[in-house]
Amino acid sequence: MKNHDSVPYCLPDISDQERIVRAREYQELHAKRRTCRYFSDEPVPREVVEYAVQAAGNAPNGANHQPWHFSVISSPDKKKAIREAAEAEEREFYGADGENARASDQWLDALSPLGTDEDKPFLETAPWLIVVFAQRKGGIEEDGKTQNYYVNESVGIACGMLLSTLHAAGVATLTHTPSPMGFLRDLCGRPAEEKPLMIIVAGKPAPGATVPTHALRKKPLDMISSWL
Ligand code: IYR
Repeated sequence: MKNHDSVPYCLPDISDQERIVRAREYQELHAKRRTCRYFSDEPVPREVVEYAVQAAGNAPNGANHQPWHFSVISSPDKKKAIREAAEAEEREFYGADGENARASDQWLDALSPLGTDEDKPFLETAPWLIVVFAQRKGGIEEDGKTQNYYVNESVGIACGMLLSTLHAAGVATLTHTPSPMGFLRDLCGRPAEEKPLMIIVAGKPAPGATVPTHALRKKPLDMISSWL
């Protein structure tokens, strides 16, 4: 390594047996994660979301520029505005107004086991919407000019850590990606160099909430990995 300022780094000195136990427990926790599309309007404490966003802020990222911004929304008026704008895009996507769908038949076929459509009531029902922005420029000082690197990769990992923290806290989530989503920049008052990436909907599942059976089909370890 070239000369650079540094501080010591260490992790708790646990046994390998304990490492296996912790990894298995974390795996078992995540084996129960599902995308939820039916939310209760019951509140979830703001601190839970604050901790989840802070966890996301520790994601590995390009040159430690931390190229993300999270607009955390609980205002009913803002949620309503986001729902209306998102549903307008989704009606075009699904061809709900009798026009040709923007999505291909192949894409609509792929979605059919999930049962999704242009109605997005959860955008108003759920207590929290976290709108995730990727900063194409800005650097660690957020000067709006400095080039950022591996932006999509960095923000994607941060979203994963946010989702994982919320799941561990017993909060249901949904990643929603209306397309195009430029309207989110205006509604959240974010600058032009930021690209909206997704809305993370967070809250408690509605009583009687279901998930599509299709969502239970997870590829096994030997299909998703090869060990060389
Ligand atoms: N944005 C649309 C469509 C959609 C696309 C994919 I790929 C999904 O996994 C789920 C939905 C919608 O939210 O309905």
